[in-house]
Amino acid sequence: MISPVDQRTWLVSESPFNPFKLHHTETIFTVGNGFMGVRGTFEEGYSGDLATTLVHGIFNHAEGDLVPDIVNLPNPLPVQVTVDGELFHMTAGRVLGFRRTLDLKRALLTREVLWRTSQGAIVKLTFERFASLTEEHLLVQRVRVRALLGSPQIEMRSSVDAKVTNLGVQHLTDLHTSIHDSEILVTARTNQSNYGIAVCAAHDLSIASPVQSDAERVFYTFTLPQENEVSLTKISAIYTTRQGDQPSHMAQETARAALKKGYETLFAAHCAAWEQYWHTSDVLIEGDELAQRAIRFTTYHVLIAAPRHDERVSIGAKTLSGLGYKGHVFWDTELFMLPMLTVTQPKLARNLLMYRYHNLQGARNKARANGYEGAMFPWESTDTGEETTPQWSHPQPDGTRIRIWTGDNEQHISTDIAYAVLQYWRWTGDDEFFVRYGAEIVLDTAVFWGSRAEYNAEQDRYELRMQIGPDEYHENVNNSAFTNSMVRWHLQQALVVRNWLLTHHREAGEALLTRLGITEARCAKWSEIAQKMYVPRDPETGVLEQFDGFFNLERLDLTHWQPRVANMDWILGHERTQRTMVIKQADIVMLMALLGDQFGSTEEQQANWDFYYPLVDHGSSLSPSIHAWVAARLGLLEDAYKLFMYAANIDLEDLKGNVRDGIHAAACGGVWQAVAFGFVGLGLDERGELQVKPNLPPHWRSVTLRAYHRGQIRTIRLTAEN
Ligand code: IFM
Repeated sequence: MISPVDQRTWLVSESPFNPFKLHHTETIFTVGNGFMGVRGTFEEGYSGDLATTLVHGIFNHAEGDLVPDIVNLPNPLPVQVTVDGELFHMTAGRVLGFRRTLDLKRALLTREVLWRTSQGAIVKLTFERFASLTEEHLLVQRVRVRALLGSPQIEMRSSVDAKVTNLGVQHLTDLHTSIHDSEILVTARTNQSNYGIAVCAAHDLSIASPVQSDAERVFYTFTLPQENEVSLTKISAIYTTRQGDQPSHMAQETARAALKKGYETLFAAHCAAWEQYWHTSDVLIEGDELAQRAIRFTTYHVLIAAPRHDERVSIGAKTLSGLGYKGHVFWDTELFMLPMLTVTQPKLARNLLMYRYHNLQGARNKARANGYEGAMFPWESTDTGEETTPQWSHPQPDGTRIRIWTGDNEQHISTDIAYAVLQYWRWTGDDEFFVRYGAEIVLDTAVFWGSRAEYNAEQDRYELRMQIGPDEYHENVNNSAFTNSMVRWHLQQALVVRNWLLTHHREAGEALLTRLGITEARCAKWSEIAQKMYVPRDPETGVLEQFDGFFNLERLDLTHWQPRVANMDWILGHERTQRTMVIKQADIVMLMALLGDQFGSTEEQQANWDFYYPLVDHGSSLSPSIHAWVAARLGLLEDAYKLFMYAANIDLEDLKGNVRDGIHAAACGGVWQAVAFGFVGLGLDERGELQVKPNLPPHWRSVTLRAYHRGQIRTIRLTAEN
């Protein structure tokens, strides 16, 4: 028996239907399984809806567009129901009741509608869908119609909509629809990258009624006696040439086999797989239903986006839930989403790190193109591993375009990836991964920094000029304290890794060091750079200067700029913002989060928090969760809780007004970190042993979470008394 609290905290519901939130709810009700993501668009279709079906790794660079886009695939959802000749639509007839529910535990989206036709018949329609976690090519739908009043004539039509674009940009060509009995097959090709795509939808109606079809649809027509229910199962299989040469064949075979198994069997297997996910990834919070539901929601969205069986793809900043950032992969994956997976689903974390390993060539190409050595990872990347950050913005209202510098100068991503590799290795003890793949990432990015650091002979120190730290409001700055500190840390770690390899895996280690050109001389240089790396800092207070000259910028009192939703750079303008101390997101605070006590003494941490916290705009959704984590560690529980709840509700409540573009995946991963690393204080000590330093919000009765540590699953349960 499920308790009411349990019920509520596993369910995200919408009731009544709100047409003005169509795009927001499409995003939050996305279903997925690590292969595909399908937005919560309604089966019958609405004007202006953003039906989007995405799979990892299918990108295309359309003519005239600046950079490649993740491709919106043919939409498998459409099912239209006609009752006594009247097409079911929530803007026609009369909606007597509506409830849409995402069941997070079972990853099932259900919509129930009581609908009266203009002629007076009343039916109950139930729409269910899930992206199978056990058979990742399958989207499974069921549409049930029950006659409540009258015995209407029903028609159920189903199609796969091939006329899809990415907000008007056409990526597909050679579109072809064919129908055999109750099976619809749509095939297409991306017009530049030449990926083949196939979607095959197979159908089964619960009553004996002959299937009919036209060029694009299959349909069933029958009379439904009062109090009777009919159910149409639609199973769509999606394949691309990333899986094999014959996607049509694979899609047909898979859809047919699945139809034979039937909805209930597929659903039971799907639920069992989700139970395993939740067994390790669920965080149980007693005493705070809102927080409990929110963290399940954010965890769900990271889990549905994480590739299970493919190590050549990664998660974009908006997951597979929307077209924002064109599906591109940023540091969001390694520093925000990945830690939760490293600790609770290490196999998924490994897949994501392997994406970076397989794309080392792209990073090496970028380093060479910029005159450096080693591997310099792209700020934004797609299927090829090449840099895909656009250089210019879309035209502003006045027609001008803004130069985007992140692809050139937001170089800290190379260190962020190395950090994630080392974190994975420390938590898992996966030496096999590290020796074969991880070490190469850490070392070749260190080679890059060794060639990138600039020696200032006058000051006898190393510097990094023209950087963008996490705070993107200030571009092309010199000596970003975040970047310089992380590079220093990275080079120190690289030296440790080299020694570890030579001690524990001499043969493989020597081969790798030779291949990467890591000589004694290079190591001596790394050591010198690490020692002499300049990090701007006020010696009296211990406060780091975010970059050279930051302390001289204009200080605005952001408390006067409330209530406000718009970002400060939008209000002040790009140029003006750069002249102020207003910062977009956690920057020095991000450094505090990543380095923990290595950042400095408790007094220094507090001084840095006191200085930077009032300056942050949270203009990026990446910011609040990191602040929550650090605030919790510093024992600032009121701020920590406020920031945590803000991060946890960014998508559920559309707090930034842009959820239509997709889930803020980094915020989702950050929420887990705020709880695990912040409130629970979970971490590893110097010897790599688990440690817990709790700082729970006072009203939380308990928190329970699970963590894999060196292959063993551990349960951490804290109660208010701890
Ligand atoms: O990676 C982030 C960046 O830190 C802030 N702007 C948005 C990017 C994608 O989420």
